[in-house]
Amino acid sequence: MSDTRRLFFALPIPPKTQRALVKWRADQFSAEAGRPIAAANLHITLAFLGDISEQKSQALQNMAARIKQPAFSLDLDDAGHWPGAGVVWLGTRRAPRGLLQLAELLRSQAARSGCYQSPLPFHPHVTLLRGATKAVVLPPSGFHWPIDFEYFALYSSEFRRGRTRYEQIAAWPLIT
Ligand code: 3AM
Repeated sequence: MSDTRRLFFALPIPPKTQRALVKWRADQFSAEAGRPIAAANLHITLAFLGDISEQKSQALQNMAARIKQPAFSLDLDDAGHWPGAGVVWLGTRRAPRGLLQLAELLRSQAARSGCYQSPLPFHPHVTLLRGATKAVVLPPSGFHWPIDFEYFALYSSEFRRGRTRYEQIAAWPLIT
């Protein structure tokens, strides 16, 4: 049995907003647009770590526990489609500095611990649909999903019986 897990740091979307987003998504996108992500799996990835050992995971959790980052809010008011990745996403036109700082810190700690980090610029987003490789009609601008983030978390990602399951392993508060 493998003793590594596929892990990532993320900001969970609060459950109430997850439920509202899923309802809104059903009105905005046709069934052919792509595969909807389950409400409980909606999140903003901060740093993807890959398949890592328990030892490395512990070291990264110890570093995460020392982060002192003020809480922040953001407005999900932007939508886009990455056809290559087959992803339809929601994002924000004004990423809060606190979010960018937190992601930068986690990504640099991950890189220093030997976790490959994509050279592409960090684009905070909530993946709404996967498998969206054809043209998609995006929601008209004017929508706003305000969210207050009060903690960030470490998740494992496991593909089992045809489904991706995310499990929260640990969480750390942002300073309020
Ligand atoms: O849902 P999003 O896009 O925020 O795309 C994967 C998902 O992010 C991303 O990690 C999150 C949890 O699976 N991911 C998966 N493989 C990746 C990789 N090799 C990756 N991000 C960067 N590099």
